[in-house]
Amino acid sequence: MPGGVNSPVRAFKSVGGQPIVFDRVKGAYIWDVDGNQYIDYVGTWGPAICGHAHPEVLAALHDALDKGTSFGAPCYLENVLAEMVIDAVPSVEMVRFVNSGTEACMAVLRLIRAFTGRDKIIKFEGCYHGHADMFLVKAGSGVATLGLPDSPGVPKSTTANTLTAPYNDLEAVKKLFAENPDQIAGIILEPVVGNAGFIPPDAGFLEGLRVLTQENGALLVFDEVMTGFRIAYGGAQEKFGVTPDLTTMGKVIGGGLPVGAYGGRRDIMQMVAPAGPMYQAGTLSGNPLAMTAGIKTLELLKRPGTYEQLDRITKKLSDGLLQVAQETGHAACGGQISGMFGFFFTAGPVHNYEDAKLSDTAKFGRFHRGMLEHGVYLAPSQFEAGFTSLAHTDADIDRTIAAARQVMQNL
Ligand code: KE4
Repeated sequence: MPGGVNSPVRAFKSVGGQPIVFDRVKGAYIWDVDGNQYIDYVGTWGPAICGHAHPEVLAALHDALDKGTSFGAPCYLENVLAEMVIDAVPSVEMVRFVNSGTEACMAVLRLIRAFTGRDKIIKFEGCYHGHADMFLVKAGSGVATLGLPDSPGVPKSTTANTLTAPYNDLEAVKKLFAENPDQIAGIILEPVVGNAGFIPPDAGFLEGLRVLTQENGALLVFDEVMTGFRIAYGGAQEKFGVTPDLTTMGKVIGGGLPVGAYGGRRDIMQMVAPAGPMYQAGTLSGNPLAMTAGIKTLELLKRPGTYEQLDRITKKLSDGLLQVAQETGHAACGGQISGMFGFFFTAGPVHNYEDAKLSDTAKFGRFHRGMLEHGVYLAPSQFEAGFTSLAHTDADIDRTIAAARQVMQNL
């Protein structure tokens, strides 16, 4: 397998050393094939928000298995999960399930172009919307991690319609609209960035984009593949009170199985085949096994106190890491929102990808390796976010902060 992995960020290229091969996960923990246990802050990049291998999710999957894994035809469960997503996410009146966040973002891009009849889109530097060609322009996540100039194999003609602006920069967006009148189908963004490290929106940024898109006849798309059901049960759009026209989702709504989704205003979603002419399809879309994992996961997240607990435990972690950095003389900044956090080895503040690139990635690599040796598994890249779960305990957080203190003293 190229690089020994099936997704580049796992290869430890930017933190050094060999990727670790794992054997099993449970709750807040992950074990490698040699039996070493780690406190896991990757959480399979978001889906494990209730804790890995949650007993109620596994029990539901065991029951579902006896009825088969994929029908390739309508099943009752996809209607159940669709209604849960519609009830939860403010912008979603109709939804279509696919099998990954990449697929969801590809489809939503085709949809906004079909609906507006316009070809250009705006994305932000450092944001990542999956690996489809038109998004591999100044992308975050693994592209940033590997310092790639984006990717060979992507025709210039494909990305010619992808305009970019710095995150949190409304003036730059206004300028793009002025330079491309009536040509921009929409803006797609991570409402809280997790793929350039953790970068929250500045006050007024999301609201400003909402106004600018309406003023210019363009659509606003929140890519909530990472933030959906993590920042709040209704996602970042609920947390910040800004409702986009369309939303992409993934990760959490699959509960650890492959699920992506896109949804939004009924008048737009009605364009999706077979209701309308915009084509998108998938063999395993809406399969009963993945729907089961998603339904049970959302049921668990709906229980009272979920997001207060995630916020409390993650704030304790984030504050603790920054406190330790200060005590040991390392410039660092960062923060958290609900169960998503991040920090940079730079004084900051970090408002965009350019700021993030000022951080000391070599130091981050040494820190990552040191934390591994203390049994803590952090995302193997400075340009990723960290994730907690309902299974992480105060003791886990205390152990993590103690480990960070020891590692940072010797960085
Ligand atoms: P997937 O195709 O990987 O399911 O989703 C793509 C995607 C789209 N939008 C956002 C905001 C995302 O964060 C992602 C995927 N996130 C990365 C983690 N940074 C997945 C991990 C990986 O690529 O291995």
